[in-house]
Amino acid sequence: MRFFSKTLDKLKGALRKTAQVLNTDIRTLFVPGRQINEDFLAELEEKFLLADMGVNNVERIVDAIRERWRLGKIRNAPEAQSIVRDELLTGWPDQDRELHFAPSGPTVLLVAGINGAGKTTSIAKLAWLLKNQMNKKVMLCASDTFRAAAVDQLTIWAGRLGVEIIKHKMGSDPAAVAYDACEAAKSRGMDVLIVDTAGRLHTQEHLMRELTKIRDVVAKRIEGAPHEVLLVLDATTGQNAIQQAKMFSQSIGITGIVLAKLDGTAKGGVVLAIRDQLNIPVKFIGLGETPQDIETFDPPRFVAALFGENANPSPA
Ligand SMILES: Nc1nc2c(ncn2[C@@H]2O[C@H](COP(=O)(O)OP(=O)(O)OP(=O)(O)O)[C@@H](O)[C@H]2O)c(=O)[nH]1
Ligand SMILES: [Mg+2]
Repeated sequence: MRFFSKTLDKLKGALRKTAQVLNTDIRTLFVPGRQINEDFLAELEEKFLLADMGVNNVERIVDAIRERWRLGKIRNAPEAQSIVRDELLTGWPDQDRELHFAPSGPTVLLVAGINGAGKTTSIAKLAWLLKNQMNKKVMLCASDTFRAAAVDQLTIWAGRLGVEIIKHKMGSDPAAVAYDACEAAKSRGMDVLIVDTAGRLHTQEHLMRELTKIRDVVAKRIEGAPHEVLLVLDATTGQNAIQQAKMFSQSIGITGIVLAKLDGTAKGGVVLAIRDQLNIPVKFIGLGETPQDIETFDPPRFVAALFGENANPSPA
């Protein structure tokens, strides 16, 4: 699976893009010559909170800087920056951030998230990545049968990307679509089946029950499935995303997060809040609306991007 990250790192301009789009404003704090004082610490705290890094993270980092400043160990902003960098680079649990594939037969990726989070777009991105960068045979499953345009939207992506799609009529049973998709994926020798799901039903309980039903159906049809349950979170919702992750995690179990809409949000720090509050790896980040706007999540690269630096890909 190392191949996967390497391939991604080669994507032209992708790194530059992360650095450009992470619009956190944090970089403006650490100008050379600026002295550390209470004003600086207050501004640091405010900007980190605005970036949605999470209160605990922010307190820990600001306390660490204040402590060393009081002891006379550091004096200026760039020295504070290196403490921030160390804090941000450590503490990433040794979780597997790569996709898990079935040893044989189709790999099933079940994709969940609240309405509008970016599920269908993220599925298009994953399909692009798997097909074009990893040479996989990809099939999509339109298990969001609730919303009128959902099946159409996925069908359009399948057409553009040149991948297969299994769908039923709007309003039909999402688990039945998943059942058919599993059978089709097996008989047509697919490598990966990606299941799109609804983000909203009549009630939240209803949604969770339905997701559970889809999960159970694929588990019966394909060994080890779903191999990943990916939760798509909208980065612009900041701390709210954490609550969503807890809810989905309790109901259906989540193996990885796709953090969508990181482009143009000042809330990129939410990834740090996810690190501290959830035991779920962020596997991918979404940086735009086209299928190519996806990257694997790499902490050093991300931290460099937060500071607006020209990140070098970490060695694979
Ligand atoms: N800028 C930006 N927009 C995104 C990204 N991902 C998704 N979007 C946009 O967010 C909107 C919602 O995306 P969808 O993929 O339809 O979201 P969904 O979760 O499938 O929504 P429902 O099917 O209604 O539950 C669309 O306008 C997408 O183009 C991203 O990474 N960056
Ligand atoms: Mg959708």
